[in-house]
Parts: sequence; C-alpha cells; structure tokens
Amino acid sequence: MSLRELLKSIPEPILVIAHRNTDFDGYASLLLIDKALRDLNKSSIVLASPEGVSKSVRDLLEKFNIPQKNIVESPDKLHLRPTSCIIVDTSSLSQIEDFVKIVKNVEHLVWIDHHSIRVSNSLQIRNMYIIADRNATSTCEIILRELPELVDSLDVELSILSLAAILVDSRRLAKASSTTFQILSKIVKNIENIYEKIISSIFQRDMPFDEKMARIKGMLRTEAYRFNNNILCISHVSAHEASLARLLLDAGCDIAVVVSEHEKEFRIIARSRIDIISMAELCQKVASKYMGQGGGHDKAGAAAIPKTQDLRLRRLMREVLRTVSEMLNQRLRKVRAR
Ligand SMILES: [Mn+2]
Repeated sequence: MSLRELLKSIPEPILVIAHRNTDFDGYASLLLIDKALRDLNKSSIVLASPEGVSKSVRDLLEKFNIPQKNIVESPDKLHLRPTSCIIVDTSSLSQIEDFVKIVKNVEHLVWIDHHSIRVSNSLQIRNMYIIADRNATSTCEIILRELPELVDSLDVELSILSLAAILVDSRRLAKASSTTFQILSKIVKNIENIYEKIISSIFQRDMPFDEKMARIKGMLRTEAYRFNNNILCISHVSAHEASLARLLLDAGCDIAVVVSEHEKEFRIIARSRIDIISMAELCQKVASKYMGQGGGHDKAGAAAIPKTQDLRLRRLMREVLRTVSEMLNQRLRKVRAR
C-alpha cells in the first residue's frame, strides 16, 4: 500500500508523534503528515512531541515569525483516545517516553523513519506498517518522496522547515541522492528570496552567553598531551561539557575529555576521533574506581561519579590521564606552549 493509501485508510482520531525534544526533521515531518491528512479530509488529528520541540526549532520559527503549531507534550494533556497513530523520525519507542502506553493501544500504526526501526516485542498492533529507509537523508525526504502532490503544494513555512530538516539530517548534504536534490529544488523554489537568511539562521545560531563562557573558560583550562601523532586534550567546566568536547575535537584534538563538578557528582564526557581506545571503556574504568557509573560507545563515553570527601576535580583528571596511559600502554607527553 502506498503512503497516500495508508493515510487515507487509517481511522480517526489520529495521533502523530515524533521523538522527544523534537528536532527539525521531527517537527517538519509532524507538519507534513498533518497537511497530508487534512488534504485527505481528515480532521481529528493530534500532533505530539514528548518534552516539546528543541530550542533550535523554536529559534528558527521565531526568526521567521512562524507561530508554533499546537503540540501536545505529555500524554495527560491528550483529551482523546487515538484509534490510529503515526510515528515519525523515531527509531525506538524509548524516544517517545510516556506516550508508549497510548501507542500500544491503537488499532493502526504507521511508522516512518530513516533509521532502522527497532520494534519491541511488546508492541502487538494488528495493523502495523513500517516505512524505514536508511538511504534517505531524513524522514521529511521519505514523506515528500512518497507524496509528490504534497511537495508541489508546500507553503513558505513548510518549505523552510523541510529545507532545515534535510540539510541538518544529511549533514549539509554529505549524504544525498538525486531524489534529495529533486525535492530540494522544488522546496527552494518557494523560498528563493530568503534562502540565505534561512541558512544562516540554521547554521549560525547565536550561542547563549553561558555556553560561550563555558567554552572559553574550558579552552583556557585545557591541557594537551601527546602520544604518537595523536593529541589528547583534557579540561574542566561546570556546564556545557559536550559543547566544549566538540570544540576541542574541532580544534584538532583526537581525544577530548571534559570533567565537571555538579552538586552531587562529578561527570566525565569523553569524545574521540580515533579507534585506539574506547571512550566507553575509559569512562567505565575511571568510574569504577570511585563507585561511579560509566559507559557509552567507542567514540563517545560518559561517566557520573558520586562526590566524596576526598575526591577532587584535579585528582579525577589525573586519574583519567593515568587510565588512558595504562590503556595505551605508553606514557603521555605534556604539550607545552613554548
Ligand atoms: Mn531525522
């Protein structure tokens, strides 16, 4: 069955939901499906986004004076029982949080995503249709490709959002197909006069002052160590750890470790661009020495360590360096400014 036939066949009320902290692709997909359903004369539709839409989406809407659509952020605000549900831009049910119990009770489920979808065994829905295409740049692209009549009738708002969704999720077209460009060419036709403004609104976002300060202080405190032709950087901040870690990698560090002190715990964020040691293992090893928890995957790890009397930030940073040195089985040489 085509997506159009599916949308036509499912009974109302219909819940359309995207992953929590909904990004451009999720939000644009919600609105595209909403429009497609309305074009098919459906009217009992509820859009949902657990925890609401992300800050970057809200900023873009504000820049172009686009009011945010009515979106339900938690299941207790839902005043009807949906018979059908459409999940967009979500690869696993854990991303829709408390809405899971509502989704489990619908009779028809359509699930559209550009990742491989992990369907849990607990989901027993008689009419379930999955459209998962890992080759597509975004959920938006799948929807617009499957519904060509929709792409020809996009207004300015949907064009801006679809453009943002495709550019961001394709990593600025690092991933794309001829279909992507065909769709983009139609989208851009509607917004040619504001194209540059849209691009700078998406990619040159003003950074909040506290994040700027965290990054600058973090850079001033950075220590660098060399092993072979690789550089490990370590620093500490009190917030925006991940932002600083990303900045350090961008600056040329192969491994970036950021330690932070919070009210009840220390946190470690570790990022890597190389395969020599696993960041998950590093975080897990350091955390286990202080009764903490650590994990993640090879290139991104995190740990949380409960505060104790004698544990200090400096000591934790030294422990990270010692553990890296042990895992590499070699000494780290400090990089000096002169
Ligand atoms: Mn997406």
